Amino acid sequence: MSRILNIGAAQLGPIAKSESRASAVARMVGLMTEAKARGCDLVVFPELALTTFFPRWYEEDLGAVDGWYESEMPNADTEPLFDAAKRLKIGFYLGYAELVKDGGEVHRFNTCILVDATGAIIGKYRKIHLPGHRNDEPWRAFQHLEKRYFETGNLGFGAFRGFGGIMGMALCNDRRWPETYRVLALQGVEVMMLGYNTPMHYPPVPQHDHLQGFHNHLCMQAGAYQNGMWVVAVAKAGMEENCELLGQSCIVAPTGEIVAMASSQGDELVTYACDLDRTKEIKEHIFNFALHREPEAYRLITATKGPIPPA
Ligand code: CDT
Repeated sequence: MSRILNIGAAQLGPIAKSESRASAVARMVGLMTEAKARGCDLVVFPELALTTFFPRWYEEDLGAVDGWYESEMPNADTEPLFDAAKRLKIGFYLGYAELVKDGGEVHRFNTCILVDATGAIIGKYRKIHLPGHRNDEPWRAFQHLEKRYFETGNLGFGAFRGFGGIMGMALCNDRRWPETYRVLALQGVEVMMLGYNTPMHYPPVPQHDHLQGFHNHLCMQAGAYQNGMWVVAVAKAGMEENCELLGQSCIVAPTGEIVAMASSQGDELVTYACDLDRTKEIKEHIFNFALHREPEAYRLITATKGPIPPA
């Protein structure tokens, strides 16, 4: 028996600061059209896929960045993506900056949604692991101000039934944390979708710059295998406003093998027929959680944030 879900990893090349959302959306509709022609049921787009990666610039006044966020979804700029989903009968994952007005309060999140083949939003995730820093650090070649411009996501790591399986979402830095995969896997997630913007240069530890591609795949291949899930990871890649972003968008099988990978730094679709039942090869054997996990021994994981070394 098999449950095949044909998934497209729809990598985007750079989005210039001056590029409109309408232009980015037109590029994505082009990739959805290609995905349909190649038999896809679902396409995954990057993190913050509608605009340039704006946390690389410091603004003193938070209100000055509000133009980068969406306060409605869909809206006039993103409606063509939802229309394409309905017309082509193909679902999508989309990352964007979300602005929520709640009474007098304003909340800003780094968000992604899962849209089904009828154009309905069936899942939402707000990024939990926010990397970078809060204040201006002019010594850096560029800023990474996610801690300034976003609040920690308040929806948890959710699991959503759709596309004939159980789907989970995460965003960029989340892929480096084993807890992300495990919390999703404990809800039966079979496919984790993740968009990313990963600069090739890491200002605090530049001696690791040449390892960006290695670390990208290292954590996702381990996460897929140790949790018996497909991982579909999609970059915004290439030279974006003088900041080079990693490509290597890929689809990882539950065995940890990379089965499809982008080879360019631009808009590129890679696809794979993911058999959701292959998750059982792992989940019913080597990582049979119900049989082999020992949660009592893992209490520290939720009891403490930082390490507690012995006295
Ligand atoms: N967008 C995002 O989360 N990027 C981070 C960059 C490294 S931390 C500054 C990442 O984990 O890829």
